[in-house]
Amino acid sequence: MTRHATTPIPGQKPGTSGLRKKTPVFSAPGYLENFVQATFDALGGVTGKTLVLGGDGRYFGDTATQIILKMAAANGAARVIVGQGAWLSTPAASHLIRLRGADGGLILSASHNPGGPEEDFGVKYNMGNGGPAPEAVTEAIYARTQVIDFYLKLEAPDVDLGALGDQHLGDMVVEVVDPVADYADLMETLFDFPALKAMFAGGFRMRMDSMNAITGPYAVEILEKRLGAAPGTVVHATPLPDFGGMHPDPNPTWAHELMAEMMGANAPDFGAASDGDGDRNMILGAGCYVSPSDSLAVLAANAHLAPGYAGGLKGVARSMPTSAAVDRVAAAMGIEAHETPTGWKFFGNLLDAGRCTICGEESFGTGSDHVREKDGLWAVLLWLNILAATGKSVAELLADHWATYGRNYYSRHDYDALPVDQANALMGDLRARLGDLPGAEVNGMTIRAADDFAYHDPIDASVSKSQGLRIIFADDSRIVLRLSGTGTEGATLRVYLERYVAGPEGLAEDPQQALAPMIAAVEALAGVAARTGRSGPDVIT
Ligand code: VG1
Ligand code: CO
Repeated sequence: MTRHATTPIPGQKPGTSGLRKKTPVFSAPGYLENFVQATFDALGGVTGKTLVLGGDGRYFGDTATQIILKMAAANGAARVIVGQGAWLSTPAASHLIRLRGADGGLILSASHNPGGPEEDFGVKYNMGNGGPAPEAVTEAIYARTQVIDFYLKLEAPDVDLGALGDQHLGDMVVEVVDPVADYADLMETLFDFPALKAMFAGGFRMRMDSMNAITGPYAVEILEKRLGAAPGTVVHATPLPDFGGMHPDPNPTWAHELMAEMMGANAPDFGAASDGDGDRNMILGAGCYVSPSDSLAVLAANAHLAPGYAGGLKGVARSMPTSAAVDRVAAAMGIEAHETPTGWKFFGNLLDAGRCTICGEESFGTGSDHVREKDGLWAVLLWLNILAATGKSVAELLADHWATYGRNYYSRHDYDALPVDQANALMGDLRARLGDLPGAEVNGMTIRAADDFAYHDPIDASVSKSQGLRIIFADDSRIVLRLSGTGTEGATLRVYLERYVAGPEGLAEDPQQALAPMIAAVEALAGVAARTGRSGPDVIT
């Protein structure tokens, strides 16, 4: 029997990046099946189509892979290309979709959320361009989950996901591929591997913390095997179903082992970490933390030093809460700078239309038009390429960048697991007052503009409303408040803070000090501490 009756399950609404739930929810009977069938249905079926499938190795990924393969076969798909062991990093999946001309792909990951039987799982659909499904598609999927009454799933033994090559599942071909090779080959086309090899051979020291997540095998292959970095350069290199208990979110709080090493005595020259599914990166130098917004700006300013970008950039794009540091680079270069809502799906149209080459988000995500996802190792390699080409340290590059463009002091304060009603009320009350704020003074600073960010896509004219509350001051300093769309517990409030200092004085302050006036303004305007009773943020990046 391949046709199984089912009933709609509430709450299957994809968020910023696919559907994410606690693993017990996702693995309950019918939950994954309903969502996958709704996805296939919303796409107009998958008959005769080729799909890519893989994930970050987290708990339930292998079981989910077998279920999805049987569903794809019952739905008439022609071929599914799967990473060996059901492994594919998000950028590698994006590349494979494009390389193989597949119709789309399913990525099994909850990204930077912890994994395990009691932690998080997720599923995301990517389109034929390799990028996350746009809102129109995720809305169609959600609509379908609300009326679904059956799903199709073949009765068949499990596929051997360890064996490379073609196997048959009914009439469908399951092609198991090396998850790393094609991606590593792509990196070789973009970066000066001989120069990087020479740098490592010359004693350059690096630490890459893969946080027991999916970048381990990719980083070992590229950094240690192809570039000759010392064995052991990559730590926590084996993807584990529960990430060995690590929270694979590459920020100073969760990648604290790496932070301690890079801030300590005899630190390596360069440090990096990535997240569960390999699309994020944190960049560090010896004694030096690079804020993601600054990383984006430095990469944009120097990308031409890497062979893949020697012809220059077509434009840049950043998510709205990301600092405007990259805008200053774009202005100096005379190229377009786009401002999109949070989430990589909004960059796809711009990349496809050739309107931007490099994109980034303040949440440790940077990438380019080589794929349609953010890409952690890509950012690491571009940084390495820039270090090799300039001979400068990370700290020198940052100082030079600020001296040239000024510094956008930046920080994000996260308040996790707030009661949903409380978070909604906080946002709702502030939203209701936005119209009265322009012209008002807070802590002696005048508010120039305040709005609820709406994005008008210049390519397909779609409009995405309510993407974050922005309060902009007379000197262009900003505070932004929005609720996370990737959490699985209560509500996460993100407060984004930015202040520009032109220099030459005042470029080397501690960001929390430099942003103190903005932090006070948030409290005065939104009463985060007063309303939540929290003494401070859970995570500061
Ligand atoms: C977060 C980040 C956002 C990122 C998204 C997916 O979303 O803020 O910039 O694109 O995660 O990243 P939110 O809605 O929680 O703020 V990942 O690495 O989870 O695919
Ligand atoms: Co991720």
